[in-house]
Amino acid sequence: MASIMVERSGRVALLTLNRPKALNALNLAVMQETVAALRELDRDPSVGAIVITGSEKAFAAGADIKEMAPKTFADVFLEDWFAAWDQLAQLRTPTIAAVSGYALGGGCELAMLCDILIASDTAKFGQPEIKLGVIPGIGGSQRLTRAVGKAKAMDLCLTGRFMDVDEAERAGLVSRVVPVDQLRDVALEVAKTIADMSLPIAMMAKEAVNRSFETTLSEGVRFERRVFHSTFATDDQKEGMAAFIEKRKPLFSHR
Ligand code: CO8
Repeated sequence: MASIMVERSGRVALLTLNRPKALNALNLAVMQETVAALRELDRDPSVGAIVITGSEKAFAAGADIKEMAPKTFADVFLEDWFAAWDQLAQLRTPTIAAVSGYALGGGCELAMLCDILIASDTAKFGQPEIKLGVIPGIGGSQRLTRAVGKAKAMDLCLTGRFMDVDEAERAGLVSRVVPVDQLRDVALEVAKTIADMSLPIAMMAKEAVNRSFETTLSEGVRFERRVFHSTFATDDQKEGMAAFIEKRKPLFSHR
């Protein structure tokens, strides 16, 4: 059985982690299949947004502990364990994590690698690696801290406790909270809204927001202004503004 499933609906792609019995624990097969599938979708201009989801009980309960347990330092160092997940930070197509149930360890980190995090009212987030004698290894100590600040990031990483969805939303980790039975539909609807925008402009907006995590305010604002100027080189800027003036819906050509 494949570890993931990929479905398409118009310009939206849906990737579902598919190891429900192991609570979608992220083993090497899941990593390789997920990264390969996302890179392929990212190269396809007919895909305007990608939703990543799991099962109702678990988005993903972390890296696969049974696979990791026997590894030595030399194994994980030489194989540069989990470095491949970093490729998701390079995706240009907007991504949405639709999280229900457990998003722990690598699962929380995978959700945080996405641009938008939509959670069901049953979602639980945590970086419980410390309870296993390790620390986050797919960016959790960095992205969680940027998302929710030092106070909660330290609390979660040092105690291993889980954060429920209300706390996660208050802390700024989660974009929207929806009833669990509506999660998939809402995530796909948000994805469709984004996919109907101009793809190059959506990519520019994503790049500009992400730049804020990598640079100073004045450099970031300068970068944004230059990218803003370049939007005027696209057909979609002409179409978007013409449609507003003509009081009709824009039809973007993604050029
Ligand atoms: N890895 C492997 N198997 C898992 C994992 C996991 N992370 N999580 C759950 N499973 C398996 C269980 O072993 C169990 O399998 P089986 O039926 O064969 O016994 C099955 O999924 C169902 O799990 P439970 O019976 O435990 O379900 P519960 O509802 O009782 O509990 C929990 C759910 C609370 C989510 C519990 O399963 C749990 O605590 N899971 C582990 C969570 C965790 O610690 N995650 C962090 C993992 S480490 C990580 O992600 C990053 C490591 C970075 C290291 C860097 C190294 C380079």
